Amino acid sequence: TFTSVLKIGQKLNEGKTKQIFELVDQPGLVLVQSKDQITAGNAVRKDQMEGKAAIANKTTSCVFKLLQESGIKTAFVKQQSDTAFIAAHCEMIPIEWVCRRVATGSFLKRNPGVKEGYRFSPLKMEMFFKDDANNDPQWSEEQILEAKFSLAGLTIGKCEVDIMNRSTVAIFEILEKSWATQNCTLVDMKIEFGVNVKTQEIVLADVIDNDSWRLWPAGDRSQQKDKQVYRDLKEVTPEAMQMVKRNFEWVSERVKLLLESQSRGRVVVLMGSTSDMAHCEKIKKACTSYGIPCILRVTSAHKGPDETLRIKAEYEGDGVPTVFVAVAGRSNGLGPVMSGNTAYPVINCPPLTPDWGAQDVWSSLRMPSGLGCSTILSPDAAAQFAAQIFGLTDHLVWCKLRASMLNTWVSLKVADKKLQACSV
Ligand SMILES: Nc1ncnc2c1ncn2[C@@H]1O[C@H](COP(=O)(O)OP(=O)(O)O)[C@@H](O)[C@H]1O
Ligand SMILES: *[C@@H]1O[C@H](CO)[C@@H](O)[C@H](O)[C@H]1NC(C)=O
Ligand SMILES: *[C@@H]1O[C@H](CO)[C@@H](O)[C@H](O)[C@H]1NC(C)=O
Ligand SMILES: CC(=O)N[C@H]1CO[C@H](CO)[C@@H](O)[C@@H]1O
Ligand SMILES: CC(=O)N[C@H]1CO[C@H](CO)[C@@H](O)[C@@H]1O
Ligand SMILES: [Mg+2]
Repeated sequence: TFTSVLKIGQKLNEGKTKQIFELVDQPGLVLVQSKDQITAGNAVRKDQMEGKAAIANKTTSCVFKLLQESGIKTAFVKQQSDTAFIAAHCEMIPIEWVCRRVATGSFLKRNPGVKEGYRFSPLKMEMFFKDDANNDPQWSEEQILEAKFSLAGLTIGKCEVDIMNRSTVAIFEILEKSWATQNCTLVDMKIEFGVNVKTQEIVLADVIDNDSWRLWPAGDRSQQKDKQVYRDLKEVTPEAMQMVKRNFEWVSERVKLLLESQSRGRVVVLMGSTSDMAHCEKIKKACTSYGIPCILRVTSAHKGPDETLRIKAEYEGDGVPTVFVAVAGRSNGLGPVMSGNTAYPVINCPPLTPDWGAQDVWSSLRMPSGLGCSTILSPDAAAQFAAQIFGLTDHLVWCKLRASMLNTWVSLKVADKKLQACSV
Protein backbone atom coordinates (compact mmCIF):
# COMPACT_ATOMS: atom_id res chain seq x y z
CA THR A 1 0.00 0.00 0.00
CA PHE A 2 1.01 3.56 -0.62
CA THR A 3 0.72 6.11 2.13
CA SER A 4 1.30 9.68 1.21
CA VAL A 5 3.36 11.46 3.81
CA LEU A 6 3.00 15.18 4.01
CA LYS A 7 6.28 16.98 3.47
CA ILE A 8 6.10 19.86 5.90
CA GLY A 9 8.07 22.87 4.80
CA GLN A 10 8.95 25.97 6.70
CA LYS A 11 6.72 27.63 9.28
CA LEU A 12 5.02 30.56 7.57
CA ASN A 13 3.20 31.99 10.55
CA GLU A 14 2.46 31.41 14.21
CA GLY A 15 -0.22 33.02 16.35
CA LYS A 16 -1.75 32.46 19.72
CA THR A 17 -3.67 29.34 18.79
CA LYS A 18 -2.09 27.87 15.69
CA GLN A 19 0.91 27.45 13.45
CA ILE A 20 0.93 27.57 9.66
CA PHE A 21 3.34 25.39 7.65
CA GLU A 22 4.19 25.35 3.99
CA LEU A 23 3.55 22.02 2.20
CA VAL A 24 6.53 21.19 0.02
CA ASP A 25 4.69 18.99 -2.49
CA GLN A 26 1.48 20.99 -2.61
CA PRO A 27 2.15 24.56 -3.65
CA GLY A 28 -0.70 26.89 -2.82
CA LEU A 29 -1.71 24.82 0.21
CA VAL A 30 -0.69 25.05 3.87
CA LEU A 31 -1.03 22.96 7.01
CA VAL A 32 -2.93 24.68 9.82
CA GLN A 33 -1.87 23.14 13.14
CA SER A 34 -3.85 23.93 16.34
CA LYS A 35 -2.05 24.38 19.62
CA ASP A 36 -3.27 22.83 22.89
CA GLN A 37 -3.60 26.20 24.51
CA ILE A 38 -6.52 28.42 25.30
CA THR A 39 -6.16 32.18 25.58
CA ALA A 40 -8.39 34.99 26.71
CA GLY A 41 -7.98 38.73 27.13
CA ASN A 42 -5.31 38.70 24.45
CA ALA A 43 -3.24 35.93 26.02
CA VAL A 44 -3.01 37.57 29.44
CA ARG A 45 -4.61 34.39 30.71
CA LYS A 46 -3.05 31.31 29.21
CA ASP A 47 -3.74 27.74 30.18
CA GLN A 48 -2.87 24.52 28.47
CA MET A 49 -5.90 22.42 27.90
CA GLU A 50 -5.16 18.90 26.89
CA GLY A 51 -7.30 17.73 24.02
CA LYS A 52 -8.53 21.19 23.14
CA ALA A 53 -6.73 21.14 19.82
CA ALA A 54 -8.44 17.92 18.82
CA ILE A 55 -11.86 19.27 19.75
CA ALA A 56 -11.16 22.53 17.97
CA ASN A 57 -10.11 20.63 14.86
CA LYS A 58 -13.34 18.68 14.88
CA THR A 59 -15.41 21.82 15.33
CA THR A 60 -13.61 23.70 12.60
CA SER A 61 -13.77 20.90 10.09
CA CYS A 62 -17.49 20.32 10.60
CA VAL A 63 -18.30 24.00 10.35
CA PHE A 64 -16.19 24.46 7.24
CA LYS A 65 -17.71 21.34 5.69
CA LEU A 66 -21.18 22.74 6.31
CA LEU A 67 -20.24 26.09 4.76
CA GLN A 68 -18.47 24.50 1.82
CA GLU A 69 -21.33 22.13 1.05
CA SER A 70 -23.63 25.12 1.17
CA GLY A 71 -21.49 26.80 -1.48
CA ILE A 72 -19.53 29.35 0.56
CA LYS A 73 -15.96 29.86 -0.66
CA THR A 74 -13.53 28.92 2.11
CA ALA A 75 -9.82 28.18 2.46
CA PHE A 76 -10.50 24.79 4.04
CA VAL A 77 -9.41 21.80 1.94
CA LYS A 78 -9.44 18.75 4.17
CA GLN A 79 -8.88 17.34 7.59
CA GLN A 80 -5.33 16.06 8.01
CA SER A 81 -5.20 14.74 11.58
CA ASP A 82 -6.61 15.22 15.05
CA THR A 83 -5.21 18.66 15.32
CA ALA A 84 -4.44 19.85 11.81
CA PHE A 85 -6.11 20.57 8.51
CA ILE A 86 -4.96 21.48 5.05
CA ALA A 87 -6.06 24.85 3.70
CA ALA A 88 -5.47 27.06 0.71
CA HIS A 89 -2.54 29.36 1.39
CA CYS A 90 -3.96 32.81 2.00
CA GLU A 91 -2.60 36.21 2.79
CA MET A 92 -4.83 37.16 5.68
CA ILE A 93 -6.74 40.44 5.74
CA PRO A 94 -6.05 41.76 9.27
CA ILE A 95 -9.68 42.57 10.06
CA GLU A 96 -11.98 40.66 12.36
CA TRP A 97 -15.55 40.78 11.06
CA VAL A 98 -17.99 40.60 13.94
CA CYS A 99 -21.63 39.89 13.31
CA ARG A 100 -24.27 40.07 16.04
CA ARG A 101 -27.88 38.96 16.37
CA VAL A 102 -28.18 39.64 20.09
CA ALA A 103 -26.44 42.43 22.01
CA THR A 104 -24.06 41.17 24.70
CA GLY A 105 -20.43 41.38 25.79
CA SER A 106 -18.23 44.19 24.53
CA PHE A 107 -21.06 45.70 22.47
CA LEU A 108 -22.82 46.68 25.71
CA LYS A 109 -19.69 48.43 26.98
CA ARG A 110 -19.24 50.37 23.76
CA ASN A 111 -22.95 51.22 23.51
CA PRO A 112 -24.07 52.10 27.04
CA GLY A 113 -27.83 52.19 27.40
CA VAL A 114 -28.39 49.17 25.20
CA LYS A 115 -29.62 46.26 27.30
CA GLU A 116 -28.30 42.73 26.94
CA GLY A 117 -30.63 40.76 24.72
CA TYR A 118 -31.41 43.60 22.28
CA ARG A 119 -32.10 41.87 18.94
CA PHE A 120 -30.51 43.12 15.73
CA SER A 121 -32.57 42.72 12.55
CA PRO A 122 -30.81 43.25 10.22
CA LEU A 123 -27.67 41.79 11.75
CA LYS A 124 -25.21 44.23 13.30
CA MET A 125 -21.77 44.32 11.69
CA GLU A 126 -18.60 45.55 13.37
CA MET A 127 -14.99 45.50 12.22
CA PHE A 128 -11.86 45.29 14.35
CA PHE A 129 -8.30 45.81 13.19
CA LYS A 130 -6.15 42.88 14.33
CA ASP A 131 -3.56 44.67 16.42
CA ASP A 132 -2.77 42.94 19.72
CA ALA A 133 -0.57 45.82 20.93
CA ASN A 134 -3.60 48.13 20.79
CA ASN A 135 -6.22 45.58 21.83
CA ASP A 136 -7.76 45.16 18.39
CA PRO A 137 -9.36 48.62 17.94
CA GLN A 138 -12.77 48.94 16.28
CA TRP A 139 -12.46 50.33 12.76
CA SER A 140 -14.90 52.08 10.47
CA GLU A 141 -15.30 51.18 6.81
CA GLU A 142 -13.37 54.35 5.95
CA GLN A 143 -10.43 53.30 8.11
CA ILE A 144 -10.26 49.97 6.30
CA LEU A 145 -10.36 51.71 2.93
CA GLU A 146 -7.68 54.22 3.91
CA ALA A 147 -5.40 51.44 5.12
CA LYS A 148 -5.21 50.32 1.47
CA PHE A 149 -4.20 46.78 2.41
CA SER A 150 -2.57 44.96 -0.45
CA LEU A 151 -2.54 41.18 -0.12
CA ALA A 152 -1.50 38.57 -2.67
CA GLY A 153 -1.63 41.34 -5.26
CA LEU A 154 -5.19 42.39 -4.42
CA THR A 155 -5.87 45.85 -3.02
CA ILE A 156 -8.65 45.89 -0.46
CA GLY A 157 -11.01 48.59 -1.71
CA LYS A 158 -14.73 49.27 -1.57
CA CYS A 159 -15.60 46.23 -3.68
CA GLU A 160 -13.63 43.86 -1.44
CA VAL A 161 -15.04 45.40 1.75
CA ASP A 162 -18.58 45.01 0.41
CA ILE A 163 -17.88 41.38 -0.48
CA MET A 164 -16.59 40.62 3.04
CA ASN A 165 -19.53 42.45 4.61
CA ARG A 166 -22.07 40.50 2.57
CA SER A 167 -20.24 37.22 3.05
CA THR A 168 -20.13 37.66 6.82
CA VAL A 169 -23.90 38.17 6.93
CA ALA A 170 -24.52 35.10 4.74
CA ILE A 171 -22.15 32.95 6.80
CA PHE A 172 -23.81 34.09 10.02
CA GLU A 173 -27.27 33.31 8.68
CA ILE A 174 -26.19 29.85 7.53
CA LEU A 175 -24.68 29.00 10.92
CA GLU A 176 -27.61 30.56 12.77
CA LYS A 177 -30.11 28.51 10.78
CA SER A 178 -28.08 25.37 11.33
CA TRP A 179 -27.67 25.87 15.08
CA ALA A 180 -31.40 26.54 15.36
CA THR A 181 -31.97 22.88 14.47
CA GLN A 182 -30.22 22.09 17.78
CA ASN A 183 -32.32 24.67 19.65
CA CYS A 184 -29.20 26.76 19.99
CA THR A 185 -29.07 30.53 19.46
CA LEU A 186 -26.05 31.84 17.58
CA VAL A 187 -25.64 35.11 19.47
CA ASP A 188 -22.62 36.53 17.66
CA MET A 189 -19.64 35.47 15.63
CA LYS A 190 -16.25 36.74 14.47
CA ILE A 191 -14.51 35.60 11.33
CA GLU A 192 -11.54 36.50 9.17
CA PHE A 193 -11.00 36.51 5.44
CA GLY A 194 -7.91 35.87 3.39
CA VAL A 195 -6.89 36.37 -0.20
CA ASN A 196 -6.17 32.99 -1.81
CA VAL A 197 -2.62 33.46 -3.16
CA LYS A 198 -3.38 31.35 -6.24
CA THR A 199 -6.81 32.63 -7.27
CA GLN A 200 -6.74 36.09 -5.67
CA GLU A 201 -10.25 35.35 -4.43
CA ILE A 202 -11.47 36.55 -1.06
CA VAL A 203 -12.30 33.45 0.99
CA LEU A 204 -13.33 32.70 4.53
CA ALA A 205 -10.10 31.60 6.22
CA ASP A 206 -8.57 30.93 9.60
CA VAL A 207 -10.96 28.85 11.73
CA ILE A 208 -14.43 28.88 13.23
CA ASP A 209 -14.56 27.29 16.66
CA ASN A 210 -15.76 28.17 20.16
CA ASP A 211 -13.36 31.09 20.16
CA SER A 212 -15.33 32.46 17.25
CA TRP A 213 -18.89 32.57 18.52
CA ARG A 214 -21.35 32.68 21.39
CA LEU A 215 -23.87 29.85 21.52
CA TRP A 216 -26.77 29.90 23.92
CA PRO A 217 -28.74 26.66 24.13
CA ALA A 218 -32.47 27.44 24.10
CA GLY A 219 -31.48 31.11 23.87
CA ASP A 220 -30.46 30.93 27.54
CA ARG A 221 -27.25 32.71 28.42
CA SER A 222 -26.76 30.70 31.61
CA GLN A 223 -26.29 27.57 29.47
CA GLN A 224 -23.64 29.17 27.23
CA LYS A 225 -21.34 26.61 25.67
CA ASP A 226 -18.65 28.82 24.24
CA LYS A 227 -15.36 30.26 25.35
CA GLN A 228 -17.14 32.94 27.38
CA VAL A 229 -17.40 30.33 30.14
CA TYR A 230 -13.62 30.35 30.30
CA ARG A 231 -13.34 34.15 30.19
CA ASP A 232 -15.85 34.37 33.05
CA LEU A 233 -13.99 31.96 35.35
CA LYS A 234 -13.12 33.63 38.66
CA GLU A 235 -10.35 31.17 39.28
CA VAL A 236 -8.76 28.63 36.99
CA THR A 237 -9.02 25.33 38.85
CA PRO A 238 -8.68 21.85 37.35
CA GLU A 239 -12.43 21.36 37.91
CA ALA A 240 -13.23 24.61 36.12
CA MET A 241 -11.03 23.66 33.18
CA GLN A 242 -12.83 20.32 33.03
CA MET A 243 -16.13 22.16 32.78
CA VAL A 244 -14.81 24.37 29.98
CA LYS A 245 -13.58 21.30 28.17
CA ARG A 246 -16.91 19.52 28.63
CA ASN A 247 -18.66 22.51 27.11
CA PHE A 248 -16.32 22.46 24.13
CA GLU A 249 -16.95 18.76 23.74
CA TRP A 250 -20.68 19.41 23.88
CA VAL A 251 -20.27 21.77 20.94
CA SER A 252 -18.04 19.45 18.95
CA GLU A 253 -20.58 16.64 19.35
CA ARG A 254 -23.51 18.88 18.39
CA VAL A 255 -21.69 20.46 15.48
CA LYS A 256 -21.69 17.11 13.66
CA LEU A 257 -25.48 17.13 13.77
CA LEU A 258 -25.51 20.38 11.80
CA LEU A 259 -24.46 18.37 8.76
CA GLU A 260 -27.55 16.15 8.98
CA SER A 261 -30.74 16.97 7.17
CA GLN A 262 -33.73 17.50 9.44
CA SER A 263 -36.36 16.49 6.92
CA ARG A 264 -36.24 14.58 3.69
CA GLY A 265 -38.30 15.78 0.78
CA ARG A 266 -38.45 14.89 -2.90
CA VAL A 267 -39.51 16.34 -6.20
CA VAL A 268 -41.60 14.22 -8.56
CA VAL A 269 -41.61 15.46 -12.14
CA LEU A 270 -44.55 14.24 -14.21
CA MET A 271 -44.16 14.63 -17.96
CA GLY A 272 -46.92 14.22 -20.51
CA SER A 273 -44.55 12.65 -23.02
CA THR A 274 -40.91 11.56 -23.24
CA SER A 275 -40.43 14.23 -25.89
CA ASP A 276 -40.13 16.58 -22.88
CA MET A 277 -37.28 14.54 -21.38
CA ALA A 278 -34.50 17.11 -21.92
CA HIS A 279 -36.59 19.78 -20.16
CA CYS A 280 -37.23 17.38 -17.25
CA GLU A 281 -33.57 16.39 -16.97
CA LYS A 282 -32.74 20.06 -16.41
CA ILE A 283 -35.18 20.16 -13.50
CA LYS A 284 -33.65 17.00 -12.07
CA LYS A 285 -30.10 18.33 -12.38
CA ALA A 286 -31.01 21.53 -10.57
CA CYS A 287 -32.83 19.60 -7.80
CA THR A 288 -29.75 17.42 -7.33
CA SER A 289 -27.58 20.52 -6.92
CA TYR A 290 -29.75 21.41 -3.90
CA GLY A 291 -29.45 17.86 -2.56
CA ILE A 292 -33.10 17.09 -3.28
CA PRO A 293 -33.92 13.70 -4.81
CA CYS A 294 -35.89 14.01 -8.03
CA ILE A 295 -37.94 11.28 -9.71
CA LEU A 296 -39.13 11.45 -13.32
CA ARG A 297 -42.43 9.81 -14.40
CA VAL A 298 -44.38 9.78 -17.65
CA THR A 299 -48.16 10.21 -17.49
CA SER A 300 -50.83 12.14 -19.38
CA ALA A 301 -53.85 13.56 -17.58
CA HIS A 302 -55.67 13.70 -20.91
CA LYS A 303 -54.91 10.20 -22.14
CA GLY A 304 -54.52 8.24 -18.90
CA PRO A 305 -56.06 10.12 -15.98
CA ASP A 306 -56.51 6.91 -13.97
CA GLU A 307 -52.77 6.30 -14.18
CA THR A 308 -51.99 9.95 -13.28
CA LEU A 309 -54.03 9.63 -10.10
CA ARG A 310 -52.53 6.23 -9.29
CA ILE A 311 -49.01 7.68 -9.54
CA LYS A 312 -50.13 10.59 -7.36
CA ALA A 313 -51.40 8.16 -4.71
CA GLU A 314 -48.08 6.32 -4.77
CA TYR A 315 -46.25 9.45 -3.63
CA GLU A 316 -48.95 10.49 -1.19
CA GLY A 317 -48.83 7.12 0.48
CA ASP A 318 -45.38 6.97 2.04
CA GLY A 319 -45.33 10.18 4.07
CA VAL A 320 -42.35 11.75 2.29
CA PRO A 321 -42.97 15.48 1.70
CA THR A 322 -43.33 15.89 -2.07
CA VAL A 323 -43.47 18.73 -4.55
CA PHE A 324 -44.93 17.78 -7.94
CA VAL A 325 -43.72 19.46 -11.11
CA ALA A 326 -45.96 19.07 -14.16
CA VAL A 327 -44.32 19.22 -17.57
CA ALA A 328 -46.86 19.16 -20.37
CA GLY A 329 -46.70 20.94 -23.73
CA ARG A 330 -49.59 22.39 -25.74
CA SER A 331 -52.58 22.09 -23.38
CA ASN A 332 -51.32 21.50 -19.83
CA GLY A 333 -54.03 19.34 -18.27
CA LEU A 334 -51.53 17.53 -16.06
CA GLY A 335 -50.64 20.25 -13.54
CA PRO A 336 -54.20 21.47 -12.96
CA VAL A 337 -55.57 17.91 -12.58
CA MET A 338 -52.83 17.12 -10.06
CA SER A 339 -53.41 20.39 -8.23
CA GLY A 340 -57.14 19.73 -7.94
CA ASN A 341 -56.48 16.31 -6.41
CA THR A 342 -53.58 16.64 -3.98
CA ALA A 343 -52.72 18.82 -0.99
CA TYR A 344 -49.03 18.76 -1.99
CA PRO A 345 -47.70 21.76 -3.94
CA VAL A 346 -47.80 21.56 -7.75
CA ILE A 347 -45.56 23.63 -10.02
CA ASN A 348 -46.40 23.87 -13.71
CA CYS A 349 -43.26 24.02 -15.83
CA PRO A 350 -44.59 23.80 -19.39
CA PRO A 351 -42.01 23.47 -22.18
CA LEU A 352 -43.28 26.31 -24.37
CA THR A 353 -42.52 26.45 -28.09
CA PRO A 354 -42.02 29.69 -30.04
CA ASP A 355 -44.98 29.08 -32.38
CA TRP A 356 -47.82 28.52 -29.88
CA GLY A 357 -46.19 29.32 -26.52
CA ALA A 358 -48.07 32.57 -25.98
CA GLN A 359 -51.40 30.76 -26.34
CA ASP A 360 -50.40 27.49 -24.64
CA VAL A 361 -49.23 29.19 -21.45
CA TRP A 362 -52.82 30.10 -20.55
CA SER A 363 -53.60 26.44 -19.89
CA SER A 364 -51.14 26.72 -16.98
CA LEU A 365 -52.24 30.17 -15.81
CA ARG A 366 -56.03 30.38 -15.99
CA MET A 367 -57.41 27.90 -13.44
CA PRO A 368 -60.81 26.90 -12.16
CA SER A 369 -61.44 28.14 -8.61
CA GLY A 370 -59.90 26.08 -5.83
CA LEU A 371 -56.60 25.32 -7.54
CA GLY A 372 -53.34 26.71 -6.14
CA CYS A 373 -50.72 25.52 -8.61
CA SER A 374 -47.95 27.93 -9.59
CA THR A 375 -46.33 28.28 -13.02
CA ILE A 376 -42.59 28.72 -13.58
CA LEU A 377 -41.26 28.59 -17.13
CA SER A 378 -37.55 27.99 -16.54
CA PRO A 379 -36.66 24.44 -15.44
CA ASP A 380 -33.88 25.76 -13.14
CA ALA A 381 -36.25 28.21 -11.55
CA ALA A 382 -38.92 25.54 -11.01
CA ALA A 383 -36.34 23.45 -9.13
CA GLN A 384 -35.26 26.51 -7.18
CA PHE A 385 -38.83 27.19 -6.13
CA ALA A 386 -39.23 23.58 -5.00
CA ALA A 387 -35.98 24.00 -3.02
CA GLN A 388 -37.39 27.15 -1.41
CA ILE A 389 -40.40 25.14 -0.28
CA PHE A 390 -38.18 22.44 1.28
CA GLY A 391 -35.84 25.11 2.65
CA LEU A 392 -38.60 26.11 5.06
CA THR A 393 -37.95 22.88 7.00
CA ASP A 394 -34.60 21.59 5.72
CA HIS A 395 -31.76 23.86 6.79
CA LEU A 396 -29.25 22.24 4.43
CA VAL A 397 -31.38 23.20 1.43
CA TRP A 398 -31.92 26.69 2.85
CA CYS A 399 -28.14 27.10 3.32
CA LYS A 400 -27.49 26.23 -0.33
CA LEU A 401 -30.07 28.78 -1.47
CA ARG A 402 -28.56 31.42 0.82
CA ALA A 403 -24.98 30.79 -0.39
CA SER A 404 -26.12 30.82 -4.00
CA MET A 405 -27.71 34.23 -3.46
CA LEU A 406 -24.43 35.52 -2.01
CA ASN A 407 -22.36 34.06 -4.86
CA THR A 408 -24.61 35.66 -7.46
CA TRP A 409 -24.27 39.01 -5.71
CA VAL A 410 -20.46 38.67 -5.56
CA SER A 411 -20.23 37.71 -9.26
CA LEU A 412 -22.15 40.82 -10.26
CA LYS A 413 -19.94 42.95 -8.05
CA VAL A 414 -16.74 41.47 -9.50
CA ALA A 415 -18.05 41.74 -13.08
CA ASP A 416 -18.83 45.41 -12.53
CA LYS A 417 -15.42 46.04 -11.01
CA LYS A 418 -13.70 44.43 -14.03
CA LEU A 419 -15.82 46.44 -16.44
CA GLN A 420 -14.99 49.69 -14.65
CA ALA A 421 -11.28 48.83 -14.68
CA CYS A 422 -11.42 48.24 -18.45
CA SER A 423 -13.21 51.45 -19.25
CA VAL A 424 -10.89 53.71 -17.25
N1 LIG B 1 -5.14 29.47 5.32
C1 LIG B 1 -4.21 30.26 5.89
N2 LIG B 1 -3.14 30.67 5.16
C2 LIG B 1 -2.21 31.46 5.73
N3 LIG B 1 -2.26 31.94 6.98
C3 LIG B 1 -3.30 31.57 7.75
C4 LIG B 1 -4.33 30.71 7.25
N4 LIG B 1 -5.22 30.51 8.24
C5 LIG B 1 -4.79 31.22 9.31
N5 LIG B 1 -3.64 31.87 9.04
C6 LIG B 1 -2.86 32.75 9.93
O1 LIG B 1 -2.14 32.00 10.85
C7 LIG B 1 -1.78 32.80 11.96
C8 LIG B 1 -1.92 32.03 13.25
O2 LIG B 1 -3.28 31.96 13.66
P1 LIG B 1 -3.73 32.35 15.12
O3 LIG B 1 -3.00 31.50 16.09
O4 LIG B 1 -5.23 32.30 15.16
O5 LIG B 1 -3.23 33.84 15.21
P2 LIG B 1 -3.77 35.05 16.06
O6 LIG B 1 -3.19 34.86 17.39
O7 LIG B 1 -3.22 36.22 15.32
O8 LIG B 1 -5.26 35.00 16.03
C9 LIG B 1 -2.64 34.03 11.88
O9 LIG B 1 -1.86 35.10 11.41
C10 LIG B 1 -3.68 33.62 10.85
O10 LIG B 1 -4.18 34.74 10.20
C1 LIG C 1 -22.38 46.31 5.57
O1 LIG C 1 -23.69 46.13 5.07
C2 LIG C 1 -24.68 46.80 5.80
C3 LIG C 1 -26.00 46.40 5.24
O2 LIG C 1 -26.05 46.49 3.87
C4 LIG C 1 -24.45 48.28 5.75
O3 LIG C 1 -25.40 48.95 6.51
C5 LIG C 1 -23.06 48.58 6.29
O4 LIG C 1 -22.77 49.93 6.15
C6 LIG C 1 -22.03 47.77 5.57
N1 LIG C 1 -20.73 47.96 6.18
C7 LIG C 1 -19.61 47.97 5.48
C8 LIG C 1 -18.36 48.09 6.25
O5 LIG C 1 -19.58 47.87 4.28
C1 LIG D 1 -35.76 21.49 20.53
O1 LIG D 1 -36.90 21.91 21.25
C2 LIG D 1 -38.10 21.31 20.83
C3 LIG D 1 -39.24 21.97 21.55
O2 LIG D 1 -38.91 22.26 22.86
C4 LIG D 1 -38.00 19.80 21.09
O3 LIG D 1 -39.18 19.17 20.68
C5 LIG D 1 -36.82 19.26 20.32
O4 LIG D 1 -36.65 17.88 20.61
C6 LIG D 1 -35.55 19.98 20.65
N1 LIG D 1 -34.53 19.54 19.73
C7 LIG D 1 -33.29 19.27 20.13
C8 LIG D 1 -32.35 18.82 19.08
O5 LIG D 1 -32.92 19.40 21.27
C1 LIG E 1 -8.48 12.07 14.02
C2 LIG E 1 -9.31 13.19 14.59
O1 LIG E 1 -9.79 13.14 15.68
N1 LIG E 1 -9.45 14.18 13.81
C3 LIG E 1 -10.78 14.53 13.47
C4 LIG E 1 -10.90 16.00 13.23
O2 LIG E 1 -12.21 16.28 12.79
C5 LIG E 1 -12.63 15.57 11.64
C6 LIG E 1 -14.01 16.01 11.31
O3 LIG E 1 -14.87 15.80 12.37
C7 LIG E 1 -12.58 14.10 11.87
O4 LIG E 1 -12.94 13.42 10.67
C8 LIG E 1 -11.21 13.72 12.26
O5 LIG E 1 -11.20 12.35 12.55
C1 LIG F 1 -12.50 26.40 22.77
C2 LIG F 1 -12.34 26.79 21.44
O1 LIG F 1 -11.50 27.54 21.19
N1 LIG F 1 -13.15 26.31 20.57
C3 LIG F 1 -13.89 25.17 20.93
C4 LIG F 1 -15.23 25.18 20.28
O2 LIG F 1 -15.83 23.96 20.26
C5 LIG F 1 -15.06 22.84 20.10
C6 LIG F 1 -15.90 21.71 20.36
O3 LIG F 1 -15.88 21.37 21.67
C7 LIG F 1 -13.86 22.89 20.96
O4 LIG F 1 -13.07 21.80 20.76
C8 LIG F 1 -13.09 24.02 20.60
O5 LIG F 1 -11.88 24.02 21.31
MG1 LIG G 1 -6.87 33.66 15.71
